[in-house]
Amino acid sequence: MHLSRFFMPVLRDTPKEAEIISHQLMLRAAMIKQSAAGIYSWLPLGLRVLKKIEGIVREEQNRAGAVEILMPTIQSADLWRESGRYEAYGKEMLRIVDRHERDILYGPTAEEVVTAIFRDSVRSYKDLPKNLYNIQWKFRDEIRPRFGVMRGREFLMKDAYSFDLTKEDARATYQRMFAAYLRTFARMGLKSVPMKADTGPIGGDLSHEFIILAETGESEVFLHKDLLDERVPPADTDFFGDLSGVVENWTSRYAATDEIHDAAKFENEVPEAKRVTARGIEVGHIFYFGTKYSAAMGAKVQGPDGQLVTPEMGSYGVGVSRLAGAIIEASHDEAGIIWPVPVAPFEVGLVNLRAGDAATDGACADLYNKLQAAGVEVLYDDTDERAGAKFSTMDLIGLPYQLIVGPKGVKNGEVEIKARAGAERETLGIEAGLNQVIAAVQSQRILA
Ligand code: P5A
Repeated sequence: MHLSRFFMPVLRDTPKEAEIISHQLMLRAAMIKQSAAGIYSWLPLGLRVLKKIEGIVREEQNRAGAVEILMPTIQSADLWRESGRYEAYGKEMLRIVDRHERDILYGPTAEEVVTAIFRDSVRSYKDLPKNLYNIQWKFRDEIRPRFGVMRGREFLMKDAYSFDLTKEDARATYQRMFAAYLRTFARMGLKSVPMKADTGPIGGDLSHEFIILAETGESEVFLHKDLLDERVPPADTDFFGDLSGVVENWTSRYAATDEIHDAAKFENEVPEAKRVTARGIEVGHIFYFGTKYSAAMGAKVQGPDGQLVTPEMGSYGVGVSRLAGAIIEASHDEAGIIWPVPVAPFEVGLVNLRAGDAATDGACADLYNKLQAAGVEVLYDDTDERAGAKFSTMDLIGLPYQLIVGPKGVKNGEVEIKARAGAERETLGIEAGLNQVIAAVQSQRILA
């Protein structure tokens, strides 16, 4: 992509309304634009990040045996009356009346919709287990939308819903999603810690929040320090085998959010030197709630003995749009964002310091073509901005590698390369610089 043809209206100044760094940087880097309170347009740079995050979530859901569907954003109130949640959900639900005076709503979650799909289409235990997910916009009329996409009113969620014949099977499914979540966040360069959590309006008695530690996190969290070094299940894990060991490793030490924190237990179980009190961002939340929805909505399958069985259910959420902010909270410096390669909007920024100069333009065109041919995603700054502005924009938008081409370098057959996460620029021969950047990008595409 040539910057001159792209749409990236970066801001020089920090917008006053943005309180936290990720929100400031997302606005300044022209990733998002606010449209109404808690409602955002995603501009090209932000959309590319959102799609990368979505892609990683999708791959790990598929690996763990979940099957993608797409449910509507608008739902019928009648379904929620069946589950008994229509009144209970309260003011966070955006309620709408259609032209026939029927009550509809913008879905804040989709337990009811998916249970109705299941109820109408699955008849036999032989069709179980099933785990259906979608990546779809949700709306919650949050009382205090803030921090940009972190607590939006409209936000993108991956939500999966599982149906199992028995409690034991449902537990195995829960463990599979637990393991998949650890991989999902690790692949984005994030260290997530599963913590026991409150179930709120979703319900059930078994639940974990996946928390990223960050100073600006909304919840206070308490955990055993060693959890920060715990191993994530590798890609070749047998997701259909026994995953109880993974869950055991991650849940045998204390970790809880302030909602359910037990100070006495924390002090008893965790030696003082290992006690971590921090703030965290909830990027995922998984629930096991048994037959809460299947029973209320009459979803049943024929069991092996011919008797009707009400399936055991769980649901599993990832805050896809929230993750864009969470990753920035975890990875930035004074100059801007530092994208981990797997979620970067482009992998390399190619900076032409003398656009219009035939030799420099030629060298850049050649590098651009070679990067493209190697399958590297490159944003080529071919504009006639001055060098200083180009450097600060590149640092602000945080592409993992920069290739800097100026007239003097070209004359000597040299380029400068810069890893955004490192400090120094390095001068190399053009071919060597190109190869080094390609190799660096390729080696960091898969982080877990
Ligand atoms: C699980 C999937 C649920 O809704 N039903 C379907 C269950 N869980 S949840 O915890 O309420 O939400 C799942 C994740 O969505 C993100 N999230 C938000 N992101 C941005 N803005 C919001 N207002 C918002 N609310 C929830 C969180 O990452 C949460 O873990």
